[in-house]
Amino acid sequence: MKTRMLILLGMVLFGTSVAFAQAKTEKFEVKGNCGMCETRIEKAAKSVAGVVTADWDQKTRMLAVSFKESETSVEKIQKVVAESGHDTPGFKAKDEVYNKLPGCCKYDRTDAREKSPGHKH
Ligand SMILES: [Cu+2]
Repeated sequence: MKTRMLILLGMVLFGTSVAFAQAKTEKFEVKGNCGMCETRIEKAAKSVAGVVTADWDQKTRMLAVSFKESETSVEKIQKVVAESGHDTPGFKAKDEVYNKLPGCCKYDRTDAREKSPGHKH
C-alpha cells in the first residue's frame, strides 16, 4: 500500500516537472490596434497545437506566448497569427486578409513597402 502511494506521488511529481520544463515563453511584436485585435490575435495563437497561453498587450503590441517546444515554434505561431491579418516580425499578413479587417483594426502599415490599395477615393 505504501509503495503504491509512493509510485503515484512520484508519477505526479514527474508529470508536473516535465510539463513545466517543456513550456517556453517568448515575446514578439504583433501589429494591431484594439480589443478586437487582441481577441483575434490571441485566438489565432491559441489555435496552434502546443500553445499553452497567449496574451497580447494593446499598449506595447507585444504578444507573450508560452508553448511546448516539442510541439510548435515561434515561427509557426507567427505564421498563424499573420494569417489572421496581423503582421509579425517573421511573417506579413496577406493584403486581402488585412483589407477585410474591421476599420478599427486597420493598424498602421506605412512601414510595409508594398502598394496599398485603399487610398483611392
Ligand atoms: Cu482591432
